[in-house]
Amino acid sequence: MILSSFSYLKLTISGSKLQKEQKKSLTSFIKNWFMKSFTFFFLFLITLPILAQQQQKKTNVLFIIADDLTATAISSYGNPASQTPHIDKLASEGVKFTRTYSQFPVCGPSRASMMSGYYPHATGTFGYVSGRENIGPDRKMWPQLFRENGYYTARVSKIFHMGVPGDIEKGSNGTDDEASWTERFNSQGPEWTAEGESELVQGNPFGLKPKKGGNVMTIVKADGDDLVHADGKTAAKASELIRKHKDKPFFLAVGFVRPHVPFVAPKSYFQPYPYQQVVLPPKVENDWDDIPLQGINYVTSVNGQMSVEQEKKAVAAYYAAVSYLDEQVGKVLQTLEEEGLEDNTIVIFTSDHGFHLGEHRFWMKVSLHEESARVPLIIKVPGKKPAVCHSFTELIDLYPTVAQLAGLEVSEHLQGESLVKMLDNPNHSVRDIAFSVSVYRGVEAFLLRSDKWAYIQYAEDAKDGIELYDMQMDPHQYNNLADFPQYGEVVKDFQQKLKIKIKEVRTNDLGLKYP
Ligand SMILES: [Ca+2]
Repeated sequence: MILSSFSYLKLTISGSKLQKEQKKSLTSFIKNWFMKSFTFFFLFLITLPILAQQQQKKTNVLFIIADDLTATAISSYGNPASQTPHIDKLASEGVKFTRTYSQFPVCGPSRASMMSGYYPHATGTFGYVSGRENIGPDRKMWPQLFRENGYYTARVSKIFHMGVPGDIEKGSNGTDDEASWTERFNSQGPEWTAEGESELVQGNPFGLKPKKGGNVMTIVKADGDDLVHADGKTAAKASELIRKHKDKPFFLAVGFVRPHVPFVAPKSYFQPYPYQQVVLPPKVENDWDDIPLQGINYVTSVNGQMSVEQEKKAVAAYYAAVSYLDEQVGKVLQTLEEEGLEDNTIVIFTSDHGFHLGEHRFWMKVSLHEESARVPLIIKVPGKKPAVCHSFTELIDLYPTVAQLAGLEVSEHLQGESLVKMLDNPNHSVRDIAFSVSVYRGVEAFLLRSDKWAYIQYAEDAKDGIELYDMQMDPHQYNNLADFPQYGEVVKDFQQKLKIKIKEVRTNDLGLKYP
């Protein structure tokens, strides 16, 4: 019994010792576990925002494109008559490119080239199509690359070709590329049928004809507010999408249709531009005498039977349409700012091609002269300093540039050049010459634009004529030097350069037998 109690005691003693030791080891285990867990938890806590930030750091893309907007109608591009405060603000915050050229100064082929990354002569895309037909199902359009890399991609209104005003009146897709978009939205608008004070200033010599639709200069000083028209709706939808998708990476393409004809805007936008005060480009005597027939644009003051008053009204209405567009651009950029996305979003602003506003008595596009072929281009990248870049750039460069900025790999066959180095150093250059083409009355035209020269050739064998302008001495292109013997060598040199360029463009992975 004693023994047993001793034993019990001993057992108890040793049991308590054991318990103590167990307790000690348990305490140290808990301590250890707690310390480890705490360290882990602490590390987790401090890493969390970094991880979240990294997730969030995937850069968004806001691509804004106007339709038929010439650089000469933007205040910050040197036109004191026009009022474009929102585009000007963006230009002051980003890199403003002063010598960017459209690949084809007509909506359809310009956009097909820009979105696919191939020149028109590589794909044979010269019409009102998306360009998908000619690159096949396996090559990726610019937004499609982002879509396939985890981005939400959306189109609001006209990015690939849409007929203006036709497709806008109907609210239809135009010749879109469906594979590019997660979602797409059209902005229907009344266009030339909008209520208000209207006037047709082309093909209306006696002023007796009413307004009409189609590709003509109809002006409407419209009743109602911004939201009556397609571009107002586009800005509202774009703002809605920015708010809705701000937490995940997005590629938002916002396509405005002004200042494309018809020149329709709420009437308040016309107030700053009384047509009587418009100063038209000088009418130089015999201006057309040294321009080959192919170089006389398809719409002129002559075939449009436009009086000086109608010319002034057309310019004033174009500026009003530009100011309306500018206001809509401002709304989208303001949403980006309000949502705190400015530090995480690349913003691009451009146009598909330029527009003649009476220079040489030419109107509209197609022409390869400066006002029609050159476009505005602003690229604002978070963290990069504002700058002005005078190096030659082309719309085809946007695809590889923006993909590189977002860290996405592009096909080695893309024909544009990345402009990323220029965003850090505006003196950097990726090409000495910009290249653009056009087709009019079945004849192809080619532009080579160098620092000193603008060389325009009609037909691949030049049978329909050549224009050569000294852009330093004659920036408005009044004196065609091509036929002067002393410029024979310059012409010969450009002919050779053009041959090489066309061959280079046609040498690609598409396997097209063109022409
Ligand atoms: Ca256009």
